[in-house]
Amino acid sequence: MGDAQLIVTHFCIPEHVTRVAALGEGFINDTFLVQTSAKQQYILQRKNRSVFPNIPGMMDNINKVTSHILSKGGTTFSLTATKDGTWYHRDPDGEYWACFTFIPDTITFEHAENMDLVRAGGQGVGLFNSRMADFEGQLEDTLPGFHNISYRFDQFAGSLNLARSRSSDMNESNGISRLEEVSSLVEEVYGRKEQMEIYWKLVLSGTIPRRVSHNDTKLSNFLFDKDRQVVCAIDLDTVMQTTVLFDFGDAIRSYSNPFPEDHPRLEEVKMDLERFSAFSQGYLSKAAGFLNKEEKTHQAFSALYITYEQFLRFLMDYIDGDTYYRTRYPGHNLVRARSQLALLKSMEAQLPAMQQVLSEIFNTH
Ligand code: GN1
Ligand code: MG
Repeated sequence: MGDAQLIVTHFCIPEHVTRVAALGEGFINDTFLVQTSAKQQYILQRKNRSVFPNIPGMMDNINKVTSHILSKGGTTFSLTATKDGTWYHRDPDGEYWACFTFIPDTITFEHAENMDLVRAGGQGVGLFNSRMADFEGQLEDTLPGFHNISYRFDQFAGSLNLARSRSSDMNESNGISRLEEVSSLVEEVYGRKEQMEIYWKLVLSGTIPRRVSHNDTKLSNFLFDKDRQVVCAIDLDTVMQTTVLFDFGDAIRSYSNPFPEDHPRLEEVKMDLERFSAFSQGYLSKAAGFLNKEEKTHQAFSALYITYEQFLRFLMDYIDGDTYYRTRYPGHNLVRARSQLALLKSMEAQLPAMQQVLSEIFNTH
């Protein structure tokens, strides 16, 4: 904490800082709440250097996006510059720190407990996408390959090869290697490879247009007000120009499942069509105006694509020995992977119904 207290002095905070305290349990960054003698509070974050290879580019992207939203009269947090005039401070250990305003009277949710919240979340993601739809600048590709499934397949093959060459990765409890333990899941990955590559090629070829996208639209990455309406998107670390369909798909992964992404009782995990419908109604109330025909055609499948990608990433991290995601218990990544696969299967069974729901909403716009 001493660290954070010292770091905060490098930023242009006009108020008197009274307290710097750790906040939440992010998977990736370390976050602190900075309280001041005035009402204005700030968030200080140590960005994860091993996850984000280009933090200066990332901060530049965040500044471009928040500035664009503010220029259109929208609400968002804004970055606080350092006394050197940069958007990040680099400490003597080489760690990168960023600071931004905290929007008062806002809350976040880990879980969408009712349909009103699901619909409001849809409006929030749709609003973010539509606010950025006329952005004409260029964002840096700060996480090359982030939602590129061909890149993920290369990574996955690399992980399998490494695991094969390791002799010591026995799971202590049952004496078999992690790789043997997950062989049926590896088959589930490869059984869908071609289908997913076809979808990615639609993005690569420009059939599905590239637009500014958030790329991590789970519920907890949006601020809500006391009336449970979305105030703005937060965690803009992954803003890049991919497709807004990934934002829709990732949100469906998070909102349509009545349970958290690591729910262990697989028979309960599902894509709930009522939730899908509520989210889509909220989303399209803001986004239907700018989506083109191809985007509408391929919208439903985006949920399968992103859920599949998340299944692959959790499985890969388990095979790698849990090096990327923070885990809370041994085998957590495997539980997450299985849970995401169960969700994917539920989506696969309901894809025509999802398409039907979207067509009906398109017809009303
Ligand atoms: C990570 O940082 P956080 O928790 O918002 C991850 C996302 C995953 C998500 C799964 C940069 O997001 O891609 O979907 O975990 N972010 C990064 O919960 O890898
Ligand atoms: Mg994040």
